[in-house]
Amino acid sequence: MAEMRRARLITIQFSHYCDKARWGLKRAKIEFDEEAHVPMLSWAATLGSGATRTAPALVTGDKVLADSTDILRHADAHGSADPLFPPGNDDAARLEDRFDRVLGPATRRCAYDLVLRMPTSLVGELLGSGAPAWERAIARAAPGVFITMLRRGLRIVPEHVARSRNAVETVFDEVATLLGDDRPYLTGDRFTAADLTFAALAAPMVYPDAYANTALPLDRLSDDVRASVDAHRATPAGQFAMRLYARDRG
Ligand SMILES: N[C@@H](CCC(=O)N[C@@H](CS)C(=O)NCC(=O)O)C(=O)O
Repeated sequence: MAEMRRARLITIQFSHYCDKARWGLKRAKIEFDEEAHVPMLSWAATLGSGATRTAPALVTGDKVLADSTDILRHADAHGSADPLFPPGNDDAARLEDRFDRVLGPATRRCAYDLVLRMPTSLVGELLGSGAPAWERAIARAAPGVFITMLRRGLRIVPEHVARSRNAVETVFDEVATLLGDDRPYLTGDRFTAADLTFAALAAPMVYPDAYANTALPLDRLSDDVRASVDAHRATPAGQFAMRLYARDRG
């Protein structure tokens, strides 16, 4: 029998889409080796593996999965946990898709807006999280280049940041409304891809410990970041995301 190679998960360690994929794979007890990179320096690994530019990318024996949702579906197909997309539960896929398209880009822009204003040496350190030594050295040597490119690439300008803040608020309100009947999870009694994706993509706003482990501890970040985290943790949806990380992240 051919030897099964362990899967490779190519990440930007602190990316919330990467934590979504990591969470899904670990929950399903699928073994993998993670290869973390600095944003943009990650392109060589993702494109080089046959994926697209973005992380996460999962390289398995016979295929390359270039999207976090595909990785969750792979976890369902090959893992040993209750399905994240239970048959017949259309809401799980519908909500997962909404969080992916609306919440993820919005929380990323809001979080980067605050984080990129921190002292550049700290930004360089954050960007290098988990990456090989040579990539960390580049991020620490030239953080300003990364800051400029991230601001430009993610359109971190006041108008777009304001729009993203509104999008986060809208989705947090939608989640609070769904939870208004005291259901334990977004689609009912079971944890699904909707819950996992909401929590992971909300993580930059509420900064649970498991997410902080992929980046820098909260007490090293700026007062502005901590004030934003406190405000989001105080909301019903923020509390829900924190509960999911505490109870279901493993
Ligand atoms: N739809 C993708 C989004 C992933 C994504 O946007 N990843 C970001 C990091 S948070 C990235 O790698 N960006 C690099 C780029 O756009 O060049 C997924 O769900 O996997």
